[in-house]
Amino acid sequence: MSRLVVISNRVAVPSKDASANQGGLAVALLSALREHGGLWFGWSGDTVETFTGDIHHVEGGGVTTATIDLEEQDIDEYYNGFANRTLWPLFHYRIDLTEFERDFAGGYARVNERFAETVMPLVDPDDLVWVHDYHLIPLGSRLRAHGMTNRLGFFLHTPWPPTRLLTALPSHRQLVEALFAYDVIGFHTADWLDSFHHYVTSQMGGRIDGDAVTVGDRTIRAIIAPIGIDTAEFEEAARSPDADFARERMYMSATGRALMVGVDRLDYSKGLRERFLGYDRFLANHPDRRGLTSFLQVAPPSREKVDTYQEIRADLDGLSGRINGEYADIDWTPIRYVNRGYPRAELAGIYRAARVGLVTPLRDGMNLVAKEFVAAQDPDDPGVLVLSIFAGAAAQMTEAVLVNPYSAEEMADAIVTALTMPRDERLRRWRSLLDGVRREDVFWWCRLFLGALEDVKEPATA
Ligand code: ADQ
Repeated sequence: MSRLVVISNRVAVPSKDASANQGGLAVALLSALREHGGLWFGWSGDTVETFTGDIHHVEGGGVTTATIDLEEQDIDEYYNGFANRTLWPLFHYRIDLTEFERDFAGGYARVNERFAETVMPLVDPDDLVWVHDYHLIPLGSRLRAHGMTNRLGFFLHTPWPPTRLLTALPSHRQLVEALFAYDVIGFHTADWLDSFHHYVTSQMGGRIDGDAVTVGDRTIRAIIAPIGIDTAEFEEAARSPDADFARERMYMSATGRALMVGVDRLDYSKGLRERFLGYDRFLANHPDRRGLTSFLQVAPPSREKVDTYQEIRADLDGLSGRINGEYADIDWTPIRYVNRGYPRAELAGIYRAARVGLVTPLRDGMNLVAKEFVAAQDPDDPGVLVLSIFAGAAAQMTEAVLVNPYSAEEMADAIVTALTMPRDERLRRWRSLLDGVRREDVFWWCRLFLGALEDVKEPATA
């Protein structure tokens, strides 16, 4: 089996008590690398005054990590700039929040080149090289420019935007052309792949033939590979003493009320404002149910250097305060809103205590919380997943209560449906969801993508 080299913006140094603020990508890749063995390369998260290219190696648990420090300006222009102020909002259909600055594009190109130069000597000729996410789209073409002839894959964890949105990006053509340096590229869902196909055919004169996408004389494979979680590990975490303890704390604090939970990075794509407004509508429309439910929203802050993220935090502070002010009673707080992360076992206990899981992003590549919620449920008395139709996960998880998060009325109705669902129906839906989450877990995802990459006969050259 070829060794695997994973390259992504950030690297999670493996540790036993993984997780407080670990994002979905980190959680999934560590599981995958443990199975395969190999090297994970990326930015350390630290800064230096002048870029040196020095590599920090750490070994542990079958995974070697290699990281580099970047300059302050790199982080401003590449990470906080092009990645998180330009591509992230644009890829989540938020052109209103997208900032177009040439300095950002310059920093993005510079850091991708720095990654390419530094990782080249660490890669052996037979290694499979797997690049992740929107931070590193041009990395493949930089690696080819340095002479890399390995099989080279790219996976996009976010949605791929519709052509009409993408063409608002001044360098859109260059960005997409860079993808043709890879041999295999992967998306979570058919929707994202369709949008990619549309761009290639309408803007580049490309041709689609099954998985094959051809532009000029270059053909790559573009596949659907929906990411999963380490389901067995998560099911076990949900039965651990730490999970039991968290669950008890939840029950005690709820004093017999039905619990609803949401767990998300604090990000506008997660639809937190709309979720709060949906809950607000539910309370307004159902006075008889006030005081009988308790909603816990856990949302650790992320990307705090980007203004939009400070604004959304202030907005949600105000909105939760307003809803609590309007409906709270001496013995009841309608929304508990907590800005911190929890270890995975505690998180599993929180999910397990909930009668309803609210996973209602406005746009999400996949959404792993939906899968974790299902894996954590009590087999005798499972909770109900309310899932946005705009999460990639909705393509697989059709037995959830599917909802349009933009409609406060639909959200309020979905909450009632979930809260009043009879046990038989809860069991039936949950079993079917769990089957899928077990079958298509993170190892399945990894095999699917790496299988396609291993099948490549003739990797691209320059
Ligand atoms: P994210 O946008 O980070 O990932 P998601 O898939 O939901 O979104 O993963 C979040 C992860 O963070 C989950 O594993 C969750 O448990 C964890 N987490 C969230 N809040 C937490 C808290 N308070 N404490 C501890 N852990 C917490 C990106 C894309 C997604 C895609 C993933 C993987 O945006 O669409 O599903 O990558 O491809």
